[in-house]
Amino acid sequence: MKSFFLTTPIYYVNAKPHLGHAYTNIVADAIIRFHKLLGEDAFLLTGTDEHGDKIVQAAEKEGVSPKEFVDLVSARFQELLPQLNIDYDYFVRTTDEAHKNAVQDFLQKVHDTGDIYFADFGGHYCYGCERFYTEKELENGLCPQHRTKPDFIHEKNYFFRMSRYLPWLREYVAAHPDFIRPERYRKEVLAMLESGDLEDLCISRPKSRLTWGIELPFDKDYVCYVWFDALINYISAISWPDGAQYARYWPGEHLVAKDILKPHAVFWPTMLKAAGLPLYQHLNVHGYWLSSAAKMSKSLGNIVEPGKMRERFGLDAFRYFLLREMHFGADANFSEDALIGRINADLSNDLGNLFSRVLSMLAKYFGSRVPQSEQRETDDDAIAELCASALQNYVQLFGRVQFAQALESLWELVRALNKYVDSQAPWTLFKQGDTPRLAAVMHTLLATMRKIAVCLWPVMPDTSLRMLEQLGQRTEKNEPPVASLEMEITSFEGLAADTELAPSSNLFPRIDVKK
Ligand code: ME8
Repeated sequence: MKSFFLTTPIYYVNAKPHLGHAYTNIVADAIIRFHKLLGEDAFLLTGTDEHGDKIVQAAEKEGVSPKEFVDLVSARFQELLPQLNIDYDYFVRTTDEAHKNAVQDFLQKVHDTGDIYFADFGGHYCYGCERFYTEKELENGLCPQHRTKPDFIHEKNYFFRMSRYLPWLREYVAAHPDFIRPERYRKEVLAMLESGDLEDLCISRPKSRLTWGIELPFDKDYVCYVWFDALINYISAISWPDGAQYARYWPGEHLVAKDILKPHAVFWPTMLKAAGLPLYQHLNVHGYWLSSAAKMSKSLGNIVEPGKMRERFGLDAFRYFLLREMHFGADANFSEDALIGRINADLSNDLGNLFSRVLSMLAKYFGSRVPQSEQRETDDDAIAELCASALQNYVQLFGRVQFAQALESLWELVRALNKYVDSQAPWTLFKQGDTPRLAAVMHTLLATMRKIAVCLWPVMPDTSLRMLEQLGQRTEKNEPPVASLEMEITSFEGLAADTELAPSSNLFPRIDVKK
């Protein structure tokens, strides 16, 4: 069985999870389920990033030890996962012993090859970013992210000889068009690599300044820089170097937002190369969710809480909205009006209405039992063809992380089915007593609806299974509803005659907007 490995970023535990974190996790879950639907052995990794100055400061503010603090906040991130129906396989924490050991092994390996050296260093250090800035990178002497004046720190530190691998990386990114996707981020990385601004990476912090980190295996007076530590989670969690999971799942792919493009597109591949490990397959980069046109942040007070959205609108409607509304790679604005608009138009009017009208017609005309049918006409063949091409597009677009376009392609089919109901007018066929034709129309509708329900499993897992149950199909919670999505494209098999279906359906009640 083909294996597939996907990771989310490991989140900082200095604040509560919000919509942005929920989005990355929901996209990751949708991708994992999609690969399961393709019949693959898919593994999803997520977790928390728990070392560094920021954590120490946040813990001090709360009056607890760093360890107590990270245990508390990491648990909040973990609790959110089942609430969002995220089917993850492992939750990694950078304070795990296994992770610490892997980081030390990795450091030792790179040290042994001569790619880590010790040097005197003076630089502008921003505590917010937990990194040094060069003179050139500062804007009017201030950190470009935090708008604060960095401290000038002079000390001896360890450096990773990243510059040695930059020309190779530039060639690699140029030669592999979908290594970093979408294209705009690949271009950004190429520009970074061509700018000449990248230098060796400072990978240590003296313990005199920071103790909350992983000790360097070759110098007990230093701890590892938080990014060098964090990135290694992607392999420590699958028990690199000797574990069976590492052998099975690496190399995998990563999912991140554009804020952490550079560590993933520059630091991580050069680290892997220096350690002699295979590179990841894809870096999938999404944009920001904005709220009132600004990036969500605690200080701006424009945080959208995923738990609240789920309670008010239902989890699957929320998941659908996030995947449908954001064009992967670009920023998107979150608004309740837009969410309600999608629920009413796409989910209630188009999809919900299709299920509701077809199931109630089947109840009325055939006592909710699938009739025998042999008589197919051109209109039915046209729907079967449209279904095959819509599914094919869906699979291709989903595989290229173009979720909005994939869903749009599926909705063309949903809308076509509603039109087909109108044009075939089953109520007239019923009145005319044309049972063979009526049976054929119902067959075409039900077969296509079944396929739509299957396709929606990655996006709306519970609703997909509910739709399939309404169509009399056997399902198992958290199991893909079919063994192979590709088979669904190539065959147009109807529902078995005499299957008993639900007499009615009300998947997405309309939301009334009070003006
Ligand atoms: O950067 N829109 O952790 P982090 C979309 N620990 N996604 C958003 C978002 C928004 N407004 N806000 C946050 C770190 N995210 C490091 C990562 S990985 C080895 C170490 C999501 O807690 C998005 O996935 O700041 C983004 O990349 C991530 O949260 C940053 O999480």
